[in-house]
Amino acid sequence: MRQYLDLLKDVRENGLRKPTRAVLRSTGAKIDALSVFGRQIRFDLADGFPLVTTKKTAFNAIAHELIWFLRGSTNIAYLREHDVSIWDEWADADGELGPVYGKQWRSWQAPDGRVIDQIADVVAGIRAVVADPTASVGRRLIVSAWNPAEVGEMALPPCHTLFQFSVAAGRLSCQLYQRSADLFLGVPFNIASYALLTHLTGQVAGLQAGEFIHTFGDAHIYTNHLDQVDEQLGREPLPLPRLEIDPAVVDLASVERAQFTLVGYRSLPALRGEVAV
Ligand code: THF
Repeated sequence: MRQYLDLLKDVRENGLRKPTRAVLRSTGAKIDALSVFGRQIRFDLADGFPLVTTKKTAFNAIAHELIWFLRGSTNIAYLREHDVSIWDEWADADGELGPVYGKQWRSWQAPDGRVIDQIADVVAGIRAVVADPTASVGRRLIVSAWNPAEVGEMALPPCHTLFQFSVAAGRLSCQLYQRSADLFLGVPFNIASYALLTHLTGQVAGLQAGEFIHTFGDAHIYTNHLDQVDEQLGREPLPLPRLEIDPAVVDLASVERAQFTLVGYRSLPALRGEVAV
């Protein structure tokens, strides 16, 4: 996980201090961030599962959040049932977030009335490429959460905006474009979430997990996280855990939490930080 720490250090040292739209609920104060624009890190998933080890990182919350996206849900009820509170700040009184990730991934509304399941389509596309490496979809294996027609109705426009898969040498790789990245709180979640998605998608398509490539637009450290970041930058990463997936997983919409486990995760102690809303 040097890649993550190197990026954190880069932004800590080179980020330009900017005011943001975000506030801290505890004080109501607007919050600044140290920010850079345009970075990329990559992880070979054969080297281990990229869950940050330099602070305790909540894999269970990450796993449930991904299952919730994959089921197409946009209401935090599922997360609440599993004691995951990371989306609470943005939900309305009924737990709704508007047409966020789950809606766009699984039921993108086309103007002609069709409802497009981008996840089912991309899995079918990957299978087509496995069967025939020259299949036309090979360089079109894209899922977009950014729907300009619906962004205004979302509680928060998607931060992880678009991802693309690639099949090569029996391995499935994934690249994410993240338009806005909260490096201390969100990014450890985002890396692990897409690594997990790549493993699960590989499994349903009969492929090994290849690389996860994480491309950033605005990558920032909120100023209320600076002490925690400095503490983290003084820590040495530990060996990475491994992911084990039940071979019975053949479909992304029905994956359950009990069907995969992280083995051998050891981390340094938790570092708490308040999320900017
Ligand atoms: N908004 C902001 N400002 N940062 C984000 O990372 C972010 N997201 C999602 C939507 N809006 C965002 C929400 N994801 C935590 C982690 C992920 C989040 C939101 C909050 C968080 O507070 N993590 C703590 C506690 C975890 C726990 O509950 O156990 C941590 O220490 O990791 C990024 O996509």
